[in-house]
Amino acid sequence: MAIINQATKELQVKVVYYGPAMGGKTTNLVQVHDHVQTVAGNKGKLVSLATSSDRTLFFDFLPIEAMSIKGFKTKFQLYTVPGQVIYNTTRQLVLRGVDGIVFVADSQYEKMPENVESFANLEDNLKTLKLNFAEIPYILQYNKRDLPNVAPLEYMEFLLNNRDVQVPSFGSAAHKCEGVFEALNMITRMLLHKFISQGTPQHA
Ligand SMILES: Nc1nc2c(ncn2[C@@H]2O[C@H](COP(=O)(O)OP(=O)(O)OP(=O)(O)O)[C@@H](O)[C@H]2O)c(=O)[nH]1
Ligand SMILES: [Mg+2]
Repeated sequence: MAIINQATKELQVKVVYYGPAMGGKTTNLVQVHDHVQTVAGNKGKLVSLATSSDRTLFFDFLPIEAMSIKGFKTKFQLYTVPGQVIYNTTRQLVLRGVDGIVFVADSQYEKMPENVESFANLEDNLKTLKLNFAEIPYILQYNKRDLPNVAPLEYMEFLLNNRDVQVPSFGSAAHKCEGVFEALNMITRMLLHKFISQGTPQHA
């Protein structure tokens, strides 16, 4: 849940990377952590709770501080959920208080059913948490574009971005850091627009 402190002019928002198992969510956070440019000293620590085989067991967490915008110091808390189907309770926990979502889909053709299932699971979990999807800024990241067996972007748009209001989408190769910051910058802009530009703080 966004925290806006008018007195100290601070905004804190929570962004969750969601998507099917092995899609590249943790890789996004690792790349952001490795390449984020911050004022010396305020680079957050990446906290990962992974199994020995590198699958996310609980979540990853990375706090980053953005520059001041409109006089507000902005802090982003980036989280990933575990994509494996069995960890749904954990996904619900991580989603609590979410402000923005980066949905990381796996572009490989054979992963399309998992992408669609994960997106439906996201909608279900938001409903369970009584959160209104229509009010939560989100974007789509079509990851693993470097692989040979990827589905065309148009097809992925048809599967995942086929609603009344289309959201921004990006192709990416997260392990090479391609498309990672494009996606993060976009969700950041959308959140700043929602919470600062419009001047309608949701939670004081
Ligand atoms: N070829 C390729 N491999 C990638 C890309 N992004 C991530 N990977 C690899 O895919 C595997 C899974 O990536 P993770 O970031 O752990 O996936 P995840 O979505 O966090 O998976 P869970 O934690 O199980 O939900 C790792 O071996 C990554 O190095 C990409 O763009 N291209
Ligand atoms: Mg992970």
